[in-house]
Amino acid sequence: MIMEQEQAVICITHLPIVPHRRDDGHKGDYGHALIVAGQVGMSGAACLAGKAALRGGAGLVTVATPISIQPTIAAYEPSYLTLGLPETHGAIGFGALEAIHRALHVATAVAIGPGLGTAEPARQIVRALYRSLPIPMIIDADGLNVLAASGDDLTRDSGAGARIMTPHPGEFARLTGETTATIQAAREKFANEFARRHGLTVVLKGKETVVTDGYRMAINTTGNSGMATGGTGDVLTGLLTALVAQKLPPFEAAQLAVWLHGRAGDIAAEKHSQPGLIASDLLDYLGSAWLEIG
Ligand code: NPW
Ligand code: AMP
Ligand code: MG
Repeated sequence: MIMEQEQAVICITHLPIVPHRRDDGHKGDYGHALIVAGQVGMSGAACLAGKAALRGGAGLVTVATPISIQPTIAAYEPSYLTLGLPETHGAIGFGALEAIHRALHVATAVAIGPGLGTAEPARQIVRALYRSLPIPMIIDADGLNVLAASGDDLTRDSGAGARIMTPHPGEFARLTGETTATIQAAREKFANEFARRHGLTVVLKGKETVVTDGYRMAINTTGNSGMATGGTGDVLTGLLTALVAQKLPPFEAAQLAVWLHGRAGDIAAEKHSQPGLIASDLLDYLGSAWLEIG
């Protein structure tokens, strides 16, 4: 019988180096984040993720979303591009995969899931991209829910790029088949085991978010319970996608994203109180958080 060798997990306590911006840099130097998000009734998730990717420093951001909500999302923020996807009943339809593929040649990182829905087209599209997309992919929210529901083995083709999952404890419970309470009682252990087994980076959100690639682990120190409000996770997804689009490695990008996100939340709580904090406040204070780390 072959016993899997126990390997120590290294705990990282320092922040990674931030992406460098050259004096003569241009937008082509800072990556293109493609965010696949939203359905009718959840256009906000796509708006928040798209604007957070801009605040994360991506050179270009495209929000790909069902065509009927494209104008709503475009009107929220003029600085990102939008791509209207074929839809069925207000959520992405089967033809969306082709449209996403056509957009992929410009993207340096892709996020999928915020507000996407879990109908069959979303399920098939998430699974296809998860398996084979050759560039890094951030999977959140309904992207995670459809992978969990599909009973997929989570293996990928040999040419697939890095994968980063950003579950909250409820989503992680669905992915692992454990209860939320069980996950919460041993967050580091479950996140680390899952990341190592599936060869990906896990960001297990909540108080003291755990970031792990199965071999290294960082516990985030920023953030507060005012952030327990709709849309804050969608902001994190966009921010993280921007850092990955700028070529920060997955573990370092995740560590930096959760720190900046939590710090923006702490500044927002100082200005607005914890109950008064809303997700779009984080977008307003991400710049202040960036300034604290140069
Ligand atoms: P319980 O009750 O403890 O068993 P869902 P969602 C658990 C979109 N959004 N600690 C908890 O489970 C998202 O992007 C759109 C412990 C809770 O009841 C998704 O696509 C918005 N448990 C979709 O909505 C703004 C925790 O999970 C359950 C936990 C659904 O996402 C809102 C809820 O999770 C939203 O972002 C924690 N820290 N956090 C928009 N403006 O368009 C969560 N749980 O069922 O996955 O629902 O997270 O709201
Ligand atoms: P989601 O549930 O996907 O919207 O994500 C919620 C976001 O808010 C995650 O980034 C969490 O880490 C953060 N968050 C929620 N509650 C807390 C808390 N009590 N302390 C710190 N961060 C939190
Ligand atoms: Mg979420």
